Amino acid sequence: APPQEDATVVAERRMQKLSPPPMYQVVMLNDDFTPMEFVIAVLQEFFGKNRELATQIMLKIHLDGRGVCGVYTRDIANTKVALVMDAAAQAGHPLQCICEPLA
Ligand code: NFA
Repeated sequence: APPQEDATVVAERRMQKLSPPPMYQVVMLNDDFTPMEFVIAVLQEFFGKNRELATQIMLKIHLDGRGVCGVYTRDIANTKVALVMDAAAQAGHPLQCICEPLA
């Protein structure tokens, strides 16, 4: 058994009833200028999608105006948004990515 795992520790863990953290979805918005291949690459690099799923999500965004790239805790979601916006700006593309509380 791990150290500290005595009856008190076990009881406290049972009593805590930790609620799961609030979740946030990272949403990507369509625009008329960002190349489809760039969006696919971003979805693979920053959101861990394979090429097939990345292509499906990109096309969904292209057709519907927006699409969910992933769902994360607040800090991770904000970091993903910053990384995507920075990569887009560096490449000279107007791609926009936002963070929204889930439900
Ligand atoms: N609409 C863009 C194009 O036709 C592609 C795109 C998809 C851009 C998803 C942003 C998000 N080149």
